[in-house]
Amino acid sequence: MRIIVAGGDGFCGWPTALYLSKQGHEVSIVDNLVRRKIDDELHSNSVTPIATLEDRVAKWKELTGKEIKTFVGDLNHYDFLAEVFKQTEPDAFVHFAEQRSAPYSMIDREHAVYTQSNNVIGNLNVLYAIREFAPECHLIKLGTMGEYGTPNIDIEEGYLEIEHNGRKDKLPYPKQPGSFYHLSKVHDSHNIMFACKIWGIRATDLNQGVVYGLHTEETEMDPVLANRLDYDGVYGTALNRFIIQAATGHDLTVYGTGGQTRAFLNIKDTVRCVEIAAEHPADKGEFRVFNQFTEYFSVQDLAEKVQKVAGETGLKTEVSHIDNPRVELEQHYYHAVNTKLRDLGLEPNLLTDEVIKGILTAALEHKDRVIKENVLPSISWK
Ligand code: NAD
Ligand code: USQ
Repeated sequence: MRIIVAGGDGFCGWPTALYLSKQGHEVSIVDNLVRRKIDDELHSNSVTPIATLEDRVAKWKELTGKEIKTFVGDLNHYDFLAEVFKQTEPDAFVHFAEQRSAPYSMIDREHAVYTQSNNVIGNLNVLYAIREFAPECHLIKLGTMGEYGTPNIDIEEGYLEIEHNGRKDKLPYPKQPGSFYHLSKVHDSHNIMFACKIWGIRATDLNQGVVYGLHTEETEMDPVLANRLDYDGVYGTALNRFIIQAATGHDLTVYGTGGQTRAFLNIKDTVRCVEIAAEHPADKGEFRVFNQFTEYFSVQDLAEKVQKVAGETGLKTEVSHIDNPRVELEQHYYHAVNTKLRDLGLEPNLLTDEVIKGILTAALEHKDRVIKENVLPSISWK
């Protein structure tokens, strides 16, 4: 297949591009490299040193003989996007290319506006480009489990059957997102669903949980292929952050009581889920939703797991409960369905002590790169 990976320079996109290329697909990366610029804005960095996109794809070609084309540009520039579609004639468009940090979207008005315009308009441009240049192309869009929030009932995969005043219907599952970033994903989902209905576009919304880990078989082939690993209070996510905190002797930063429960998956499963979606395209006009995660945990559970493994490695680690900078429930019901990807063949890489140890080893190797002032959260929802 000819596959575009938009956001292919990022944490999820880079390993996905490599994996799909290895499977024999013709992969093109589209990325405006804004994530690297945001590191500069935040005076932060990836724990792992990351090569330029140019060097990354050159190394991949040298090691495997496989070419990954790159298009450096912005999804918000329609002329650029149109040219990419004309040159690549994609069978699938994997869309990772959004501003993905909830705290970043909550910094102030400018960052909220940037997040929503970057994400919502970029995605709308992709929908128009598919309609205009590649109407058979399957849109594989990264959504988030956070679109659903934490309702007091089971979370279904995209749709909910309800009976109201004696009548029944299957309707989009209610959305209660917890940040302007998470809201951008809800707006995207609505736009995609509508485009499927009116233009017959085929789309899969992958409502992904929090991703942990950094390595895949491909990124481990050479240091130039290394994936980024975020740790700061803005882009670092729960489990990876705790592991890096343990590596640097920082207390583990559980926000509030730590009963917040979220869905998680290993980066190795992210790449496989995208492949599964690509191999089984949605029907014409179908807006399909998969919940993309393998397990769920409370943040307190995760902190304790990391503390235990770090302890076995000789690192003494404290779990500290700090004031929660977010507005969210800290104790709640959580049960989410995730059978669709499993039914199509996903074999999960579950969170074991070994997996935590593996991430810890990578973090220890580069711990001197961690800028300590960036670790505590600095952005408040209130
Ligand atoms: P990331 O920030 O590491 O990567 C996103 C990439 O997209 C970056 O390389 C950035 O430069 C690029 N980009 C952003 N806006 C763009 C634009 N307008 N035009 C072109 N390129 C643009 O993020 P990630 O962690 O790899 O996340 C990828 C996707 O997966 C996001 O949509 C995110 O919402 C979703 N997701 C991520 C996680 C997670 O835990 N990391 C969990 C669930 C869902
Ligand atoms: N948390 C802590 N301590 C920390 C960091 C986070 O207790 O040091 C808590 C947060 O309060 C929250 C939970 O952990 O309750 C998850 O926070 P997170 O920063 O790991 O993840 P989140 O902000 O939800 O965003 C991440 C990605 C985003 C993706 C989302 C998937 O950045 O792109 O959409 O995970 S989900 O959570 O399913 O919505």
